[in-house]
Amino acid sequence: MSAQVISPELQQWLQAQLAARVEKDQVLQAMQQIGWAPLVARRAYNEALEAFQRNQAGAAPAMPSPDLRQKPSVVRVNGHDTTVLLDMKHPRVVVLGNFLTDAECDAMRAQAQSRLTRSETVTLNIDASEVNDARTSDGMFFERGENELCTRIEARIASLLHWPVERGEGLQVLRYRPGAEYLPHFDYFDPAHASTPSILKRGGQRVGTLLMYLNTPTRGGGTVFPDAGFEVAPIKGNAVFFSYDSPNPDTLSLHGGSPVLEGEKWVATKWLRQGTFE
Ligand code: PD2
Ligand code: ZN
Repeated sequence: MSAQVISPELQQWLQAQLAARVEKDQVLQAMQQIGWAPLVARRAYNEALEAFQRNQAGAAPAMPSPDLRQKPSVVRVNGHDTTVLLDMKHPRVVVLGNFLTDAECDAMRAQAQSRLTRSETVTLNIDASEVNDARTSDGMFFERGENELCTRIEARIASLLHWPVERGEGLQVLRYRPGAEYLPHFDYFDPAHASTPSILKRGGQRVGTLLMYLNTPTRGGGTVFPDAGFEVAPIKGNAVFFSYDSPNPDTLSLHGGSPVLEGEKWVATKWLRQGTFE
């Protein structure tokens, strides 16, 4: 861990850069040139950006996030109470209890079941997604707003994260059987990948993920963040939100699904885009 301290002078300088609309990469580069460690520079920038946006009345938030500034234990979203179990700044991770009810989890699984097929991921050398050994689960996608349940959950996510429904992909459901896992990866599209420019035309980059647990496996199946050194327990109805403000490993958003050791694991994933995903 670095001992570098974000001084009031640095905070002031960052506010001046933000006010002058200097590009983020340029600011980070300037800080690194004068000796700031990349992770400290990024954290200082993100904190300054949050403060800058708070001071700009009515400005649209640049990143999806629950509003936890008042440190609530419970957040009421569209009439539904969810609890705050973890609020981490870097990586940006929030763990929520009871984000879905038991009945919503059961209905989601029942509606997905007959449409499950072996999952696909984007591989390195080709232009389309294909079956890949990195993910040994079965999966399906709902269209956005496909039915009442999807619409209700999508509206809850949009309200919680202050991010319009139109900036989200349809919900994905995955089922892992014992032994199945999802190797660590980033959810953003790799800027170096040949297919990324064409993927970005529809909605821009992914900037956040909300992963909802639809059951509780007996053993294993946690969601691991290897670069941050922790694992989120897969508890039915709970959810983990994480965001990544640029397609960069410094976001520490590398994450994976640990092997399921006993029982099944079901999750629903909502990916949030920078722009409108139509
Ligand atoms: O099921 C998981 O824990 C998991 C882990 C990593 C899901 C995803 N990524 C995903 O859907 O992107
Ligand atoms: Zn993922």
